[in-house]
This record gives sequence, C-alpha cells and structure tokens, in this order.
Amino acid sequence: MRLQASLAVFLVAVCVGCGGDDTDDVEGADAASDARSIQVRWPASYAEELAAGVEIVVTPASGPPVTLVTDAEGRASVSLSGAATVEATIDLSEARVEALTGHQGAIELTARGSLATGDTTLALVLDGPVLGGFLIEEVSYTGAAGLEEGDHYFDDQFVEVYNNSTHLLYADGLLLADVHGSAGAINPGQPVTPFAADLEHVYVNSIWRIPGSGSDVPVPPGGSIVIAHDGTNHQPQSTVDMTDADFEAYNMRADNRDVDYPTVANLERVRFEGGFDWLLPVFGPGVVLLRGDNVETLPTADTGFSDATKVPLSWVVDAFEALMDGDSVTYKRVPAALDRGFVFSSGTYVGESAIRRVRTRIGERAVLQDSNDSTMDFEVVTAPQPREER
Ligand SMILES: [Ca+2]
Ligand SMILES: [Ca+2]
Repeated sequence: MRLQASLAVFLVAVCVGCGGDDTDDVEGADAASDARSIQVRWPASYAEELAAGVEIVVTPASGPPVTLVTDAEGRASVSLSGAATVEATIDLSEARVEALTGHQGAIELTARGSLATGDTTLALVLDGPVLGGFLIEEVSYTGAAGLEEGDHYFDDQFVEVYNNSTHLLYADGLLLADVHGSAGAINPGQPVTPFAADLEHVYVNSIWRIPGSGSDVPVPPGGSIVIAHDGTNHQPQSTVDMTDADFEAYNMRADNRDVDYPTVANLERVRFEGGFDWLLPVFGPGVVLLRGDNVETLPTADTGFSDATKVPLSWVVDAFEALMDGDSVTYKRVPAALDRGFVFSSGTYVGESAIRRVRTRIGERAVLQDSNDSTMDFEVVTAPQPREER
C-alpha cells in the first residue's frame, strides 16, 4: 500500500505538461489518465532476461480489459487510472524452450500482478513448469591405486547429484541406492542378477536417505551435492578430498569400523546390505536416485545370500549403470526402461570416474545430457571431478 504523500508527489509529477487537464478521471483507459509501464522478465534460470512478445491483459477495476504485447525490452505501456490486475502469458514453442532452457517440450509461462492506484510501473517475472530434475552427475567408484604396489583404496568413492532443472529443488528426502547384481564375470561362473526378467522393478541392496523435512537442502539450478563414502581427505592415496562433502554414508556399528567424520552430515541409513561401509562395486555399480513415501514398507526379495529391496520404476528419479567391461552386457541390472546402456572403466583401483556429459549451456550453467542411456550420457574420465564447474 502506497502512502498518501507519495501518491500526491506522483500526481504532481504526471501533471507536468498535462495542460491543466483534469486527471482525477478513473474511468479506465479511454479517459485522460496515467501512463503505466509493465516490464516482464524470463525466469532467472533462462538464457535471456527481458521477455519480448508476451501478451499482457490489464483489467482495470472499472472498464474493459486492455491487451498489450511486450516489446524487445520486455515492456508494455498503457494509460489508465486507478487499480488494475495484470496477467502476462506466453506460449513457447519447443525450439524456443530449447534455446531458453536447454530442455525439451512446449510450455506456457505466466505471471500475475496488480497496479495499485498511483503505481506507474510493475515488474513481473514469468514462471512455468519445472523442466528437468535431479540427475546423477558423477559416480566415482573405481577406487584408487593407493601409495604402494597392490594397494586397494576404495574409501574415496562418491556420488554427485546435480540439479539439472530450471527451478530450485530440495534434495532432502531423496534416496540413493546401489542396484543388486554382479558387474560382470569377476569370477568364473559368476551369475547374472536373478531379477533380470522383472522389467517393472529395480532391486537394490542398501538404501540411504538425504535427511531433512523437505525444505532443508536447497539446490539451485546448476548446483550439486556430493555424497561421500567417507567425508574426509583421501589424499595422498587418492586425488579426492571429501572434507567438504555435503553428506557421507556413515554405517554405525558397535565395533566402530566406519568412522563418523564430524564435519560432514550423515545420510540416514534406511536399509543396509554389506560389510563395514557402503561400498559400491569397484567393478561397476548400478546406482539409482529414488523418491517415494514409506520406503521402509517396500518389500524385499531373497537374492540367495541377502535381501534386495524391490523398488517400483515410478520411484526412480535417475539411474546409472557401470559394468566390468564392454563384454558384460548380460550382467546389466538396471531395467532398460530406466537406462538402456552402461559404461565401464579401464580396471579397478585406477582412480577413474564416470561423469555425465554436458548437453548445452545456458549462460554459465551446464545442462547435462539425459537420454536414459549411460552409454551415451556418461564418459569415464581419468580423475574424479567432485564439485568441478561443468
Ligand atoms: Ca562411511
Ligand atoms: Ca559424519
């Protein structure tokens, strides 16, 4: 609500040059009235700032609505007095969406606002549907060579999760899990996953949850969170320093075989199948990012030597798969509906990492490739790149 004093100043200002006309008229756009300027911006994550070609409908408190279209500066002007509501709308073609966001799909953007009596300007920011979502950006699973011949250092494993979307997203409540099954014929006669015929579920070993009540872990577009096996500095055995990880998998045990690093917040352990810590297979893991309610109630299935949790595909936010080598396709564990392909490293304890490719850039922000095919979407690089600008 404007103060009366500023309204008076405004009326004096607009009356300079109005030749003594009566400006008390509030009957709408036809009457001698006030110039009002509306400027429309794209959402902050878009490639451009000022939104041209936006249709604006200004509806005065009394009188008919007026339709305008924004110019190259995102501006439209109208002359009317009194209060009015303002609605901005634009339909974006697939090509325009691609250019502005790096995502696919035709969408409608809208904004609403109001002009109080005396307001001369109105700034609107368009908004629309969330395009894109959380993606697995990097899975560093191979382990490192360590310092001495024959060392097998794997405590440096981490997973990085990226907000590939147009909107701020919250990561708390996201679940991270490793998919049951072998990465290849590590030993002669190694069986493939017993669940290969079930294309409707993904079967996972351990499940971890990012803690919070739903709005505690904000991740902006282009931002990421790093989830460490152990939240400590792994140098010099590895190139990886996880002291600034956002979360770590702390597997609390009576014998304290896993360390709770004090500066790195712990994931919530929902289900655990394994040994001392959450070890991803160094031969190649399947990793899924999940979201769903009441995870504790999901059924389990007997794998022959452990229990795997049976997760509906609808829970899967994103999936990644690595296998032992290029010949291990029969060992694929992640259903093709989630991920048609896989990557593989040059070996184990080689200090490599699987990292998602950049599809395009919107300003400084990388939009990562997501074709639901790890073969196409990931590359194996010679050194892990936690938090590296993409
Ligand atoms: Ca740990
Ligand atoms: Ca900790």
